[in-house]
Amino acid sequence: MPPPARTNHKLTGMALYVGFDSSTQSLSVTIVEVAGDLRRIVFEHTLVFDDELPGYGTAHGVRVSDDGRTVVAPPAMWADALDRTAGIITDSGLDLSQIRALSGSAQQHGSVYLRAGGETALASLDPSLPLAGQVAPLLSRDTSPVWMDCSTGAECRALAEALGGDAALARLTGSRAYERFTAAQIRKFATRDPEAYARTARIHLVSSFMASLLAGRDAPLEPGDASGMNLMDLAARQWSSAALEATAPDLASRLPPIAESWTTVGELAPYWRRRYGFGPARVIAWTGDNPSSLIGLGLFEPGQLAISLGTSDTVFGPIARPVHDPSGAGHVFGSPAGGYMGLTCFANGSLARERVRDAYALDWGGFSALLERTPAGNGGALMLPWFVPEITPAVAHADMHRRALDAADAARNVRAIVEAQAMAMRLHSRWIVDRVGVIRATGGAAANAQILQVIADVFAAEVVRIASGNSAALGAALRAFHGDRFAAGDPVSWEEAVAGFTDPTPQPHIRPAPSHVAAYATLLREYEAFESRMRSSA
Ligand code: XUL
Repeated sequence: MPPPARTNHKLTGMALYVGFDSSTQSLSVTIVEVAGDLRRIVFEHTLVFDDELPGYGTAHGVRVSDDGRTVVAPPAMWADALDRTAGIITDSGLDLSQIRALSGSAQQHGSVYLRAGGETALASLDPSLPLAGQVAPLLSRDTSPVWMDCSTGAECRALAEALGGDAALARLTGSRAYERFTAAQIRKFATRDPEAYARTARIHLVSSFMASLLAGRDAPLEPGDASGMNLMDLAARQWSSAALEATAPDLASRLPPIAESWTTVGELAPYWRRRYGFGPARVIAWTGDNPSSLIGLGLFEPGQLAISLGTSDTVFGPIARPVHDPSGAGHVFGSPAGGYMGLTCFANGSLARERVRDAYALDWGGFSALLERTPAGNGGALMLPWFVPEITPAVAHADMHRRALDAADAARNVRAIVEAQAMAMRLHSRWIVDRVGVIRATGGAAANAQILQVIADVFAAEVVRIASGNSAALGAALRAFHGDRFAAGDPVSWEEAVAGFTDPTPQPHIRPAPSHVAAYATLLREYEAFESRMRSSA
């Protein structure tokens, strides 16, 4: 059963802004109403790919190769989800003529490959036919490599070598060469399938592909998502010709331009207006899910920190200058508000928590109860939760370890994975901000107060949530509002754009318990040593 849509029908007929989030496992939409100081979310819906679109054969939204290293998803599925979600919005009872602008966010790094003529075809899609069947023939590659892919080690080494080493690449683009980043993925495609690469006229990120579908024309990239490619000169916020040349032949002509994040891509294409009855709303450039969450959580001041607990777990916050993680594990991205953000990403997020939950036949209620029953510090028991190859720290092969932890002890294993994830986040986010007073939590698992308590204790910081469960889709709706006002010549500041949407919820904040903080100060050092020992023995 799809989750029920949430609609607030008592509308005042003022401006509506639509924000999508095309994530790994689902497409969500959040619609906000803005009428002066009255600001509220009027509609939220999530379409889960595996449940609603089983014909695409994905598990958790992706297809994984037998060795677990190649991970792809079909772009036609994302288009299908957008089409169906437009229908669901139409059925919501909202007055579509009040929609002023739409924007979105998408899982980062994934790339979509279009043949020549794709842009013309996008402009003239037939509104009497579903979208997916019209998009499939435009693709020069029917699947997209996504952020979970880790099959491009050789390409990363070649790129780093061509560009003066990993440290130089990080200074230029914000990150050392990463397997999931788009440069390595494009290089792999161009070398392994040169004919299909030659047939490719345009390479989009998932974000700019989805914006192109809405606008019926090629959308630009923007610095938030383009900085996840190892191809953008971070200081100039434009393509680096050296990085492009090191990646694949004639790449410059295949990439869209990079524009400001608040750029209007165009008006909503005739397909959406005729098929669903939308008006001539503006389409604002889409960004990556993490940069979008930065806006949806209202984070603009350096020193603030957010934790997103989703398919991937991420820790991120605004930074004043593009300082780099000395360990090489983190990324500097452009912030969609201008400036920069630091981010550290963990591949073993919600699917790893689910692995432990399922191994002991628990539901989330049972998982939380066990977490509550076990002591902070777990009596010294430790886990390294690398159920799949890990991004941070870099671990090439799935490699789960226990220390002083009985595999049969469900309660301690539950606590061990949550503590491990929190300690890894703390250790690998110091370069973004060393000590933080308040952490904003988002993502599915942020609903779990017991998990947030561990995070509060490990970081010695208060943890707060915002009313919307989906900060990426909310950020997209607020970016639509900001971009619309900018285009209309009546701009609003970012603080004004998010006001009334991103304040912490009044429900009790989660405060660190002093005795737990002391326990983790010791355990953190042990975890760090265990992590580095097991990595070097791998
Ligand atoms: C960030 C990353 C993931 C994806 C997930 O670098 O790879 O957080 O954006 O959607």
